Amino acid sequence: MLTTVTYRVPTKREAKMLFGDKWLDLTEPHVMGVVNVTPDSFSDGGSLFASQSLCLDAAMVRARAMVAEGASFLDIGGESTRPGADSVSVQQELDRVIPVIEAIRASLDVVVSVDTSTPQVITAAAKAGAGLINDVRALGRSGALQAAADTQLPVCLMHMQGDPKTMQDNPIYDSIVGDIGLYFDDRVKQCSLGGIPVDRILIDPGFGFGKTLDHNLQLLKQLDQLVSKGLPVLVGMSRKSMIGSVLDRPVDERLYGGLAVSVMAYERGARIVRVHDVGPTVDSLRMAHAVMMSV
Ligand code: 7PM
Repeated sequence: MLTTVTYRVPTKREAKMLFGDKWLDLTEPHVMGVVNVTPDSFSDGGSLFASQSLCLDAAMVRARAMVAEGASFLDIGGESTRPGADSVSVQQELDRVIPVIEAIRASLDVVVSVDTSTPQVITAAAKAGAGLINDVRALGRSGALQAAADTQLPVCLMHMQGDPKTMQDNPIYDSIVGDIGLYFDDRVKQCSLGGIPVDRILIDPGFGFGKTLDHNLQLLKQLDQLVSKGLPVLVGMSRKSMIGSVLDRPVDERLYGGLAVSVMAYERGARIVRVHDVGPTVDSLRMAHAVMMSV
């Protein structure tokens, strides 16, 4: 297929955005560090946990390091969205996530993002000082949209086809970018009707969530088409199987592939990149940004 890619030079028109009490300039690239607090999280092997119970100190060691390496956001998630993962109770999710948010807020200068689909967690996280609601279900769960609207925080709506249990069984699209664009048109309309104005919405195509390898590659190649909707775009490809499949590398050997796709997403106009390896990604994006801003 013949496609034309538009590289997006940031313009000053792309305004600053308020995340809780912190303004960020989205003409520059930002890195979001992943702080998983799920015992079964695939990329940290559950190392943040001692016998299934949250080890707050370990999470904070990781959080501090990511901020020192230049993360603008830390994404805190207590529900594994791994394909086939079991669901957790609301109380379990609250117990995992809220203490980490409070501890980060007490000691670090960073925007806390909460990776959740649960209305009660959205509400409690905002109270604990979160600055962004990141929902892989795009506020589709009952009560989530209302809870998010009430916080007045920005929201990141992620696209997923199906649900985590079954999403990788033969996902099908007419046109991957086209279908996802239409999905966001609808979600943004629902958000506006529900009290979340468009200037508080970020979108994320959801790499790996109900997509084949070819879907993921095409989506990245044509990401500029999603960017042209005018909403800030966040992407998460770090350590995912799209890198593992192309390179034939296990999860702990996907950094270089991840840096390549992070830079490609930034060139196409993505402004927030969600990763596990903050320092290397910050350097890659600072370098790419210097090139893009040169005259
Ligand atoms: C197991 C499998 C654990 C997959 C965690 C994951 C995204 C996200 C995740 C994303 C946004 C991961 C995923 N991915 N939120 N949360 N975008 N906005 O690889 O791509 O971290 S969970």
